[in-house]
Amino acid sequence: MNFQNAVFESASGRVEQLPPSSVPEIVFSGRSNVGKSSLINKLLNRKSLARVSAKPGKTGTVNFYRLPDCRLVDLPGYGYAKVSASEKLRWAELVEGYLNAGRNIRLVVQIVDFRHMPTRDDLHMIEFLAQAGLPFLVVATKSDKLNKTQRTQQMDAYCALLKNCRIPC
Ligand SMILES: Nc1nc2c(ncn2[C@@H]2O[C@H](COP(=O)(O)OP(=O)(O)OP(=O)(O)O)[C@@H](O)[C@H]2O)c(=O)[nH]1
Ligand SMILES: [Mg+2]
Repeated sequence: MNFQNAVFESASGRVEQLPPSSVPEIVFSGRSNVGKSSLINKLLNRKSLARVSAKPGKTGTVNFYRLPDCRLVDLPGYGYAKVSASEKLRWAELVEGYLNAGRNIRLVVQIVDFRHMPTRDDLHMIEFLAQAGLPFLVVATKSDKLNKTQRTQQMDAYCALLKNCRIPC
């Protein structure tokens, strides 16, 4: 797949604003601040196409990055305590609306912070993806903040936890 020449296409704050599902989509999901936008930039070899911030809650819309044959989709992060209840509700409606819209979703990259075990919200999302029959991968970020022993321990702990979700380790 050609990952060159990606452009920012659009940002949707409501389900009605989603662009038509015209090409395959690869989706990046995870807790706020886990590194979704950073991973998109890394994959596209771009410094700041997707906006990255040290402060959580940066991406509050579903953001679409267009490539010649597909889109990369940056979902708003969940689990940030300081977001208002109404924003959390908007996020849930938006993300569920997007994922349930029968779009051409080829892969959901579900990102977790490898320094910690998955949060309750992470596990809800993983269960949702499994039950919805959406193809997904669990990808860990921030492993560079762990030493080798800690990384091995976390890998064992993750595999033990996620084996019930039918995820190959
Ligand atoms: N050390 C380290 N830092 C990372 C990694 N991935 C992301 N970060 C940092 O984590 C912070 C948040 O990254 P973002 O990419 O903005 O996270 P996000 O998931 O898009 O956040 P929201 O848009 O708020 O949902 C930034 O300071 C990044 O530089 C990683 O693998 N290792
Ligand atoms: Mg982001």
